[in-house]
Amino acid sequence: MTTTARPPADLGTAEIAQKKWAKWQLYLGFVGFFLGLLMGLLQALDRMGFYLYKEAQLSSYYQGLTLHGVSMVFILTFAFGNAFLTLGVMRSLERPMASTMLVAASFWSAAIGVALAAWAILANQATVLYTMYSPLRPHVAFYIGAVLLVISTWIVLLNQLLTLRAWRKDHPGEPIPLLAFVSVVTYIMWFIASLGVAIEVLVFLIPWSLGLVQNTDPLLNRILFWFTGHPIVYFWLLPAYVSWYITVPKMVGGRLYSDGVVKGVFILFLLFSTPVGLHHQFTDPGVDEGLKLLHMLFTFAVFFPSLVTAFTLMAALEDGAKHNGGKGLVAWIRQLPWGNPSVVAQLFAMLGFVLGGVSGLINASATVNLVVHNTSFIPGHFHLTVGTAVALTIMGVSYWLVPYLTGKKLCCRRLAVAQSWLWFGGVMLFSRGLMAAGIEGQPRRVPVGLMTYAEESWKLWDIVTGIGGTLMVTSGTIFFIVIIGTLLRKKGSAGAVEFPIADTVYGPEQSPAILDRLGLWTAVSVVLILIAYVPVFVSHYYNFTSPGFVRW
Ligand code: HAS
Repeated sequence: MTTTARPPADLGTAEIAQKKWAKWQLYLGFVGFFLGLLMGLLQALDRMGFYLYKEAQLSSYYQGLTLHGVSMVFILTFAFGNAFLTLGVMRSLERPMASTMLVAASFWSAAIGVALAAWAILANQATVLYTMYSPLRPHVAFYIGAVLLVISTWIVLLNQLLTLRAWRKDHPGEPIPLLAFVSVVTYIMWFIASLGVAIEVLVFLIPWSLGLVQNTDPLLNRILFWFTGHPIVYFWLLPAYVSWYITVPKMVGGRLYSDGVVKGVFILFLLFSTPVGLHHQFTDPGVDEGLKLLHMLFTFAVFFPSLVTAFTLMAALEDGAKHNGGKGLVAWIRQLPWGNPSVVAQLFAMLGFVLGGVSGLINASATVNLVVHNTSFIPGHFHLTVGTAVALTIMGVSYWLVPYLTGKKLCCRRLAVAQSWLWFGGVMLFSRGLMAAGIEGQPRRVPVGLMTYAEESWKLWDIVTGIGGTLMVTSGTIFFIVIIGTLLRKKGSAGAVEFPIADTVYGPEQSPAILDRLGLWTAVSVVLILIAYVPVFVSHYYNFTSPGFVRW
């Protein structure tokens, strides 16, 4: 492994090998997406009264839901982030990653992790949902799989930092290029955030699952899970933000307003993503109420960088549309490239996220949360965020990334455009149904088809949800048709596809140098986490008395 700058002659070979591993990481994400879609179909059908889990050779709705959640939010998102933000650093710093071995190791760690977790779930040894709450006790392979997936992301960060260090040696005093900056900050944020679940799994759950210790403390495990469990949503989101900020303005012919503002936004995510976990535990007894309110305040702080993002992106889109002849206060929107599948997917991802973000504000308000917590309102919220803002962006990025990595021209562009409309229409129905039923008290995580206590008023919303979900699965299937159609094309048919990078109106030279002090921001982030969490762990009543249960 070398950390010094490679001579330009060597750049080609290393880059080719690294792109190959990044491509396989991306495909691994697609495997997760495919499994998640299959399970999504069963869930949508269940809403419409068809409970088909037995026919699908699954033991229960919960086995399917575990596979759905793990596939979508761990496999698809992690693998995509690993691939996209490795390539982003390479492109931005105009050099290969410091170590090809680490790029390959990240892929293998993720792939073995996925294989272990998938085996445990499919063998019905780990029906614990993606939150893996104890005292449900899965097979240890599930935990080891999760650990390996997380390690794959740590390897990416290590490689990013080595590459950045080598670049800084060659470019003393220069500001960090924006794409590299946002890619690295995303992974630093995630590394800090992932320590909670790492301690939970390595220190408490694996020994317990192996029978080395008999009992565990479920509340402590929940606190550690949500230490990671909220910032994880930003680990899913930030690669999408990277694309929205850096590539979309270029694709619509516009410019990004300011390098410094974007760096500031990502620093705010580094600072405020983690000290908020208790907003998932507003209703948990045994956690101090005052600390819950502190976490609520931090949650409103982490809302802010997304608001800045909304305004900045709108400005970049308007700039592009007006460059292309768009006019008026809103009529310029028509001038955006609505025929470009990658752009359309990401515009719909942004639109979905407006509603997803607003519903996040509802969840975050401690008192209003009492109305929606543990109801189907919550999956309504997260299918607009991770299920649309993130998933649709991944599909949109794939529409240029697969040609970029394979040299094959995207197939069936019009079908790809239609796919995004279908997903957006589907999720509008799907989330509307879930949210409306949730407000009327429908619990989340229950097989509607088997419910014996369904309210009359939920029935219409279940049908709406079921139709919306079916449209989303249809759209996902079209995505695979487009990607497979592309892969079947002749190599070289794409010509030279570039990794798009937008120009900025106010460039890096106008950004305050302090923004690039990654060590400083990491330290501030740690301080905020200590303020938010030390009192939680000090005041916790440690209670290692629960044995494990296997209820499936
Ligand atoms: Fe959340 C629960 C609060 C964002 C995912 N969230 C969840 C769960 C998931 C999830 C999976 O406070 C369930 C976990 C479980 O299983 O129990 N969430 C928030 C808040 C935000 C937020 C305040 N969530 C996300 C994101 C997610 C995600 C992002 C995934 C990627 N969430 C909560 C809370 C709970 C919760 C509580 C616990 C609920 C409970 O009781 O269990 C904020 O970060 C949201 C900020 C977003 C915005 C929107 C900005 C809009 C933008 C788009 C611009 C649009 C343009 C339009 C330019 C302020 C950036 C252009 C288009 C044209 C066509 C012109």
